[in-house]
Amino acid sequence: MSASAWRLTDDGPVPESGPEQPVRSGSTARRMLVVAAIVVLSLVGAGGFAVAGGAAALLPERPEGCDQPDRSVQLYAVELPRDGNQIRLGYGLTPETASYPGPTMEMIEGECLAVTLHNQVPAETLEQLRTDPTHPLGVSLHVHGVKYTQLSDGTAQSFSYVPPGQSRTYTWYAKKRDRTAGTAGTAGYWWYHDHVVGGPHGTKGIGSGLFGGLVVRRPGDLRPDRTYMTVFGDQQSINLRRGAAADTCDQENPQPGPTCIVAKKGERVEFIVVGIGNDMHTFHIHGHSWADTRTGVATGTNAEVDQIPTVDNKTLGPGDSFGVQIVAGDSVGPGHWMIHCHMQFHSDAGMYTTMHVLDENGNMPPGGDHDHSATSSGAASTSSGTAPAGSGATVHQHK
Ligand SMILES: [Cu+2]
Repeated sequence: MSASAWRLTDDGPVPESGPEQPVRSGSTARRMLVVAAIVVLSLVGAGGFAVAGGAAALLPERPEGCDQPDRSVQLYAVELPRDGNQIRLGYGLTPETASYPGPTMEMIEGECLAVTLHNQVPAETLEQLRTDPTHPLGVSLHVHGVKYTQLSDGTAQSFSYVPPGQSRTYTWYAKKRDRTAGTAGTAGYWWYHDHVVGGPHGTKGIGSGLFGGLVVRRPGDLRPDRTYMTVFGDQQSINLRRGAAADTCDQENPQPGPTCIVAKKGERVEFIVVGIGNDMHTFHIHGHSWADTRTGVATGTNAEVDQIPTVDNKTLGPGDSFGVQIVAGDSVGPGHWMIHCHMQFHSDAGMYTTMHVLDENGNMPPGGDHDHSATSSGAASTSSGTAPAGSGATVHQHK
């Protein structure tokens, strides 16, 4: 099955000569008025800031408690090879290593991080994704869970986005818990994403791949050996892929990445689980369970731990994020452990991937060989005409 069969969304760029054209032409004058009004408002807004001595004079650049960033990171937004007709974008610590999901960011509570985003996505690509011609072209960085000011909000409404070819620094503050003030800390599992591509909510940016994970740890937290991100999204996708495309592990030499979840027995594996799009999902992993706490780990006496549910399936709505820590193969051994959405029609349509647990030496024991071959039944469902595009998932056989 070709990669193009895995196209995940049907709402590609609208051709200029599409059926909506007459309606659009009829409203050209009104649209120009709207454009003019926005240009004027933008100029007034910019002028207002300039008169007051620049935006920084009006709005704080950094959250309270962050005097200077402790660390800085360079992040690049680039266009990646298309998936069929589907535009794909990614964040990367270098332009060459951009991916979807983007790189996992890690912070320690109390830390302040400066992330400079470089927009290398061609303007023409952003224009194709734009759903409203009055919306500005750009990409942004909007983060969940940690503290930031309006200037780091990553929205068009706050002018905190990055036009093509430009850069902007966003400041994130992983505030500590304050028992005296009674405020929660920011330690937890979060995510960051675009909020500008296509429209005011970044729907096209997220749908094209501009998202990544953020872990905020407390100093005493258990450190994982490996961290993976599984983003559950629309059209039964995990990390915007489904079925065999979600798991491309090389059987001989598996390399960890967005489409290859692999660990040795005994390694502590962490999952950052995020929901995007419009659907509800559940995150379920075979053979492993975790404590439903901030870190996925429960400590204390039996009586204390009994207050905490042990789960192997957790509901995930759009925008939700949580973390899971497990010890790979703990008491269950090596093998191909399935990860999937437990909404049955989602998993049946290909919303699954696999955690490949190798033995302590890094080998899959005899009998654990793994067959990715497509079957004719998978191909048949694609051409049935009743299933959504790309739902003919190849069957993931385990011998
Ligand atoms: Cu689902």
